[in-house]
Amino acid sequence: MENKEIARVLGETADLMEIAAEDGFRIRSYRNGATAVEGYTERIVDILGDPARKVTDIPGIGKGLAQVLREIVERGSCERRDLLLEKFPPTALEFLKIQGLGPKGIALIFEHFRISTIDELERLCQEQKLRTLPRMGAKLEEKVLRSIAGYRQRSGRYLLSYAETMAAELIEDLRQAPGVEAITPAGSLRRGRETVGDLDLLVTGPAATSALDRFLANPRVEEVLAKGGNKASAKVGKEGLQVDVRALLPDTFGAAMQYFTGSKDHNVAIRTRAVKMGLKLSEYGLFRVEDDSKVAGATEAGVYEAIGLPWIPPELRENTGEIEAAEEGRLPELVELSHIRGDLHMHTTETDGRASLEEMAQAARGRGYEYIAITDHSKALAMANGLDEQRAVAFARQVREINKNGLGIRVFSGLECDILRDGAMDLAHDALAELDLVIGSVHSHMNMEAAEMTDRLLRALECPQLRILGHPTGRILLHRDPFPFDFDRIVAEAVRRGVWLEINASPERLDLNATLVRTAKAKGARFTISTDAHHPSHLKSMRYGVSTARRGWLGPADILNTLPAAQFAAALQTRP
Ligand code: DGT
Ligand code: CA
Ligand code: CA
Ligand code: ZN
Repeated sequence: MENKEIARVLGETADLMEIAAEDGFRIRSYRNGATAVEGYTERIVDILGDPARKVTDIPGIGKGLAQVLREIVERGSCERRDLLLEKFPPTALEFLKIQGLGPKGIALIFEHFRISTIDELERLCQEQKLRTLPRMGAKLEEKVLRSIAGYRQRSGRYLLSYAETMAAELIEDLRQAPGVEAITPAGSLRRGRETVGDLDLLVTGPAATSALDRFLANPRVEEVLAKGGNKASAKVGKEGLQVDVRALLPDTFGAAMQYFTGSKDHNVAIRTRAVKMGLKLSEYGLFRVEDDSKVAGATEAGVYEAIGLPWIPPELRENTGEIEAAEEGRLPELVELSHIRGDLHMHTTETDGRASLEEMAQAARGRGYEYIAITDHSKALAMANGLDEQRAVAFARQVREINKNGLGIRVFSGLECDILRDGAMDLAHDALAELDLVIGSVHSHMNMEAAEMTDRLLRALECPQLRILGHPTGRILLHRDPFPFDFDRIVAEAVRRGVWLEINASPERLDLNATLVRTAKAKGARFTISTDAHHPSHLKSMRYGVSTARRGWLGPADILNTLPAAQFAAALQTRP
């Protein structure tokens, strides 16, 4: 069991305790425990298994929680969680995923209506019964209905990072199968989509089918769904991610890659194009209709070439203009991970990060970066011990000193400054002016009407020190929808004022998303890709930000942190 899964169970238990209106102090201890476990660099399982070690040495883990951790590792749950799951319908945890209710609202609903399913909750809203409860009204009913729709759409999907990690683990194992040459992920994972429905792995080699049995024997497999001559499907991991493994002959590998990478819409358009040329495309190859002779199939590039197109990067294959662009020779040059020369959003132990400036700098240097910006929180985030003016100014001075001696990487002093409810910046402008780089982010009051949120962001953009709008839509993938605002207007204003838009690369955010990136680029926006790292290990999330940028058709020139350090520093000094 990985730390992340343990943390999830702890967090769920805290949620259930909140529905049950249990003691706030105890709930907090579970939440803190979850954060501590999730962020811990070693596996909790290993520490528990080592008689010479104690989990209580981890800050945030007391005696009580140590026992709970042991239970969770042994059987995936703990007594407190079990008791609460008896008290409430087993769907209580699902209800928590419906935005707008919160644990208190859910408790109230359970108390007044004998409901246990999302369908029943939906009916309550449709029949306008929710509004009969205290502090609930028509607006909430509408919001809950919207969240239920969103919930249905995203349930059964997984974060890109989760799918990618699982794929890497399975591929590592399948490599050991005899007669296997290559294993490649296809489908939405290869296209870099922000969430993945199921994993599609393609295997080739002289005895590729030997990979099928090996896959089904993997200890991660929870349930075998199907096994045929050249395909096996199973549910994998505690979360039940479906994985389809296909064994292919080398001479059909390219056609299969093309077919199973999708997207479906891209493939439909490609097949139609082939038909017009008297060709027939399937997962087995590209064939001439008149005599069934094979034209291409061993490589993907060969398939595209035979229908008169250059190879199209998987991230673009959504049938949103990429085929026309390919035909006219105007496919964009896309940004690559190797173009990125710095990371511009990260936290340290000054606020809610878990490593020091020096440790973050060292990790960034290890990735070959030329520069970083340290951007801790501002004082509105009191729980994170955010910086006030005095600390911000002192930090700017400290960074100037650090750069004199040098850490082998240029450090920019930054701040992730809260955009307050009314759009004002959390810190005074003269303090912000001391810093090299100010990111403005919304972390509170996200339930505003679109018009009000637009005004709030417009006011924030007026701050002359603001350089980057951080995670602009506030979404948390699979958990929280983007907050609504007039995107076009904010982009236009950001462009006018020379404010860059962040592509937050944290796999839970990926904010802006690819579609908005493309819209914003068309309006002249410029971007930064940053990880929002709270730990050195988070710096590697950069690649998800890069996938998102590529899906948004961005090239290196659109992204400020592809610039060499000196040019980037110059760009910081320049405003329109
Ligand atoms: P996902 O799994 O929902 O994140 O999205 P994909 O794109 O990975 O979709 P998936 O796993 O259903 O199918 C993999 C690829 O197979 C898909 O992108 C396109 C290709 N494909 C082409 N035609 C069809 C078809 O008729 N049915 C299915 N299921 N896949 C098709
Ligand atoms: Ca898939
Ligand atoms: Ca599939
Ligand atoms: Zn933030």
